[in-house]
Amino acid sequence: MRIAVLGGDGFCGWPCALNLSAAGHEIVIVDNLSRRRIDAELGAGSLTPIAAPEERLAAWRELSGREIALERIDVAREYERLAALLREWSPAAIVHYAEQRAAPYSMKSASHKRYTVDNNVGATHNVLAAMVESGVDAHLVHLGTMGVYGYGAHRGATVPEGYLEIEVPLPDGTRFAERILHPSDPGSVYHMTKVLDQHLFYFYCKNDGLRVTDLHQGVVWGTHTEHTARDERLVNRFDYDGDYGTVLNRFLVEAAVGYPITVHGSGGQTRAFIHLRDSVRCVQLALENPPPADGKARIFNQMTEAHRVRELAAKVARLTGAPIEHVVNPRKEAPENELRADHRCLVDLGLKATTLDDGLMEEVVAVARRYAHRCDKSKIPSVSAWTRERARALAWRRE
Ligand code: NAD
Ligand code: USQ
Repeated sequence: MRIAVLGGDGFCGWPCALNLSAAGHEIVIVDNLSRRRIDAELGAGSLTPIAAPEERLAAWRELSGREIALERIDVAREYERLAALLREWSPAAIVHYAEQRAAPYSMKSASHKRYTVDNNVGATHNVLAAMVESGVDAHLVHLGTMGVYGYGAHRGATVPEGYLEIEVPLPDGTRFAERILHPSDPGSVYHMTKVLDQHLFYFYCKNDGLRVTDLHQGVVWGTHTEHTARDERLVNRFDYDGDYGTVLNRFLVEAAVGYPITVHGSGGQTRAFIHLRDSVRCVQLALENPPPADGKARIFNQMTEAHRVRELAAKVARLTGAPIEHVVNPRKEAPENELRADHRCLVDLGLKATTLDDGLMEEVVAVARRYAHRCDKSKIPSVSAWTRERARALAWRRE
């Protein structure tokens, strides 16, 4: 089928585009390369040397015999170009990764907050409006986040896949059953944009009968998939800096380059995780099993396991011998939380989970060691503070 992969130059989007192309689908990547520009803004970069988009695509053509097209469109700001692409190319599905995805980046300053909201909400709304205006009957698969549910307020309850069954009391004392979007509790401006996205999907499914799957994804770890590992020119990006590096990948890089493992605060934070290979597979499963146009967005929790940060640190330390350092947490977040979440839907569709114990942490450490000479250790500390009080605590610690 014809699939547009919005944000297909990024960490999740690139391996997804390759996977779908290898599976025989016709792919166009739509990306404004903003992530590569943010690397320049931050003076940081991928640990792995990522090739220019055209070089990546030429390498894929040479190795697979398959063509992937590239359209440089800003999905948030170039509505007419996006709508024209949908009209002319008429995709059967759209995978939407095209958002600013780092919570620390979204909290750096007022301008980073405004950019993240304008970019993410603008992009999602433009896609939905363009689908309606062009009349294209595409299934939209969006990458959301487990963070929409928040962390710490569930009191041991199992987080359902998107919707909560509730009973609403009526004045006469009777009750009616209702299925509502699970209450949201975002922990950063970035996570808040994913909450706003959810409401855009809610409205457009109800009003226009669009078919949307919103994948509430946990923290993605790993770097290679079978396709990105085929050739140096296909290598995937690997973020480790204090803004874009995510926790487990950071710990593995830190251990590989001889930097203490940076646990924020007590490390009692529990988060959901998924390996990149499973992430790519989940998107394929969602695409191959589209939902009916029943007026509601379909929501899956895209995760395979939950772990506490300090336990991850201990696991990496055991594997590598690296020391652990508890640093001031720049974020405002619950210092300890439990997380139990239902994630059966994708398993029922055929997902076979890859877990931390499957030996893949060693693979990531090996990749990190191979490119350790590219690591700029001055970019490792996470210095984006959520509040003035957190900023003062960080400054005090540095003095
Ligand atoms: P990424 O930053 O590596 O990739 C995002 C891509 O989208 C980049 O190539 C960027 O240039 C592009 N983009 C951003 N704004 C755009 C715009 N306005 N127009 C066109 N292109 C635009 O991020 P990622 O890690 O690949 O994440 C992809 C998606 O998955 C994000 O929406 C993110 O919220 C979600 N997600 C990621 C993780 C994770 O751990 N990486 C976990 C859960 C959810
Ligand atoms: N943390 C550390 N040490 C570090 C980095 C992070 O202890 O060096 C802690 C953080 O304080 C936090 C947890 O690890 O408690 C997770 O942080 P993270 O940066 O790995 O993940 P997060 O900011 O939540 O964002 C990432 C992706 C985002 C995605 C989200 C999924 O960048 O796109 O939406 O994971 S989720 O966490 O489920 O919301």
